[in-house]
Amino acid sequence: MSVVSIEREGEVAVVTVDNPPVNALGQALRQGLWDAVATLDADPDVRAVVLICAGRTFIAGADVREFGKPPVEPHLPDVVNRIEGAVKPWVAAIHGSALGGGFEVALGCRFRVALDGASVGLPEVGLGIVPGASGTVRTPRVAGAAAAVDLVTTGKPVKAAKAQAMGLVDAVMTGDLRAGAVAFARAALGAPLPLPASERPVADPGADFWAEQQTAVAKRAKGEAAPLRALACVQKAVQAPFAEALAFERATFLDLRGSDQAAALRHVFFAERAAPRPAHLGDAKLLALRTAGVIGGGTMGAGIAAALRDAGLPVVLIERDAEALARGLANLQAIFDGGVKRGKLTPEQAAARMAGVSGSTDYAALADTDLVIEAVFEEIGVKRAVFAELARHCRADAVLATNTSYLDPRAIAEGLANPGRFIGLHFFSPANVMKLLEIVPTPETAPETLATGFALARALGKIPVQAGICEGFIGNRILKRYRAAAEALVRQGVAIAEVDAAMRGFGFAMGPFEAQDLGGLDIAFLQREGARAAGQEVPETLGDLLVRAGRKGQKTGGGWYDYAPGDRKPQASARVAEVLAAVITAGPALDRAAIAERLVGEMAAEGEAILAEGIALSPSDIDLVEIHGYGFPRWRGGPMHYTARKG
Ligand code: 3H9
Repeated sequence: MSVVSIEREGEVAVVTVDNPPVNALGQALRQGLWDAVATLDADPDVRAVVLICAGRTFIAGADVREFGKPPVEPHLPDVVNRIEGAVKPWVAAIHGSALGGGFEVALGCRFRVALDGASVGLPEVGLGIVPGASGTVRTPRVAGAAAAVDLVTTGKPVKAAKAQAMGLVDAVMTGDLRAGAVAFARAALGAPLPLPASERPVADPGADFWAEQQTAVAKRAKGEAAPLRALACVQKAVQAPFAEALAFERATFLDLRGSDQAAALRHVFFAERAAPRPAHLGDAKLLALRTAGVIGGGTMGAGIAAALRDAGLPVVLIERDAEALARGLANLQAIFDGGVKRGKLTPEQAAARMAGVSGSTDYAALADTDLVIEAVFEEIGVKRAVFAELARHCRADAVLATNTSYLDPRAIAEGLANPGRFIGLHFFSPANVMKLLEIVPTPETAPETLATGFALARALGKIPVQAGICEGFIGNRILKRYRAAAEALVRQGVAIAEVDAAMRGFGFAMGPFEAQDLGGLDIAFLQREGARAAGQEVPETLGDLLVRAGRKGQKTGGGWYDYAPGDRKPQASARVAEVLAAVITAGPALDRAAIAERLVGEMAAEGEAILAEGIALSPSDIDLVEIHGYGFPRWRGGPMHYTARKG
């Protein structure tokens, strides 16, 4: 079947694109559009053309899978020019998303109409590239320089109503888009046509504007190249003739397309889309997920409950006594209040979120829940006691999940009747914000329980990654190696601040020591102490020395650094130098790039071990864990991609 078909409604032709799943602009579609222009220009009965798409969305962009390969004709900029140059005016009828190349095709059309709820945008920077088919050149001519800068440097799409206010679309409609667009086309024929986008004048906002944008975009972009290159394209578009700007944009696009950053971001793009539905789940049956219970209303439990409420699931929150329950409900209320403060929720939405939570100190309230997530203290006895209660009160087919970060889920589930319904679900704090969900089946976990864990992740908008059982699963195990490697550098004389600066330079928001000061050094310390008490051989770390010296991080006024009261700025600490003096020896000097290479190399090496042991199923799963749970810079692709690409 052809990806482009043509029908006629009197004098208006309707060109329908049907290239599932998202009508991406692969070669066949570009050719189909190219040919459609010729066919319709040659048809004397046609006076206008509506371009519409089948399926869930308008054209969602270039086909990203083609990016690793040499470009094949017809090239998209030529297709867009050809549509704009058609003798008959084209009207793009947008539903779903018109993104990237899809929006560029729409910009080639003389008019754009959109269904209420549709969105348009130029998300290319998210793939490490700039628009490559006139997005940076036509957008300022349609909506002005400032709007174009915003669209192309942030990559954020805008909804139809806003797009109309910005001048990006001409009309917003509800109901039958095809009928509405055909009527719009007919009406448009009764008036003089507007200039094609390429011929419209555009005002230069002046040197100050460009200087300000340069500073603002550079600050946001951190190490990413594409946003600044996109800004340069818009500036060129505003200051140079159309053809010259188009050539500049195309050259920038082709240059970035082959870059390390673009390869990394493409890798993450596909990994993220593959993660929610891994092939090995097969067609395992999904269990119903209509209601949920959460045990424990601390930071983690409240965050999980908030995530469940955000996904629309009614939640029963269980705590051990009335006081703890009141605290748990207050934690949850504080999360929703925060949402209102940040403009993410209306006060009505926050109230509705809270109304869907019922608190209880009696496990009997869970009698009819489909899924219960335990998020109590990381202590095996406490957790086991919870599951004994759950076994007594929950339906035999309810999924029972533990949110443990370090404990062995098999030990938690020991003695549980019907262990097939048990699974580990490791959320990351704050659980209603962080995207990562490590899914940890035990050998007994039934396939439908595992599949339901992934279904839950999809419902919560999380990135699920399956992890096998070992200490720390994927993420915390790599974190441990990363921290140990960072400490090893300090032992050989590298300054603590240099290690942190190196990792920030690499693209992390924080270095390993700053991050520990923020989170508290005592958590990992207590865990090591627990292991030691249980008879395990755990070598003393530098972190142990600091905690023993009373330095647990920002909360005690100092950890790896000193902090002035009320100030979060890390200051080098004479006391730390004193505490660590005996274990530091002078080693070879390392520059920041070498420090980052060393530490990322250690992460990847641990990743290799994790793969070899079958703890992670693929390198890209490890990359997703690091990016979505531990702040690894997305544009570096994750430690496994980064290291593999470097060879
Ligand atoms: C560009 O356009 C460059 C131009 O300026 C210049 C060119 C010269 N290509 O996300 P979903 C697949 S750059 C190939 O789950 P949703 C995806 O892998 C592009 N495949 O759907 C998945 O496959 P599978 C700029 C793509 O409904 C399936 O479609 N455009 C592409 O949740 C469903 O995807 C973008 O960056 C693609 N472009 O969301 C838009 N897009 O089923 C990227 C998707 O095998 N796309 N796939 O796993 C999106 O943002 C979302 O897909 C969209 C739908 C919002 C459209």
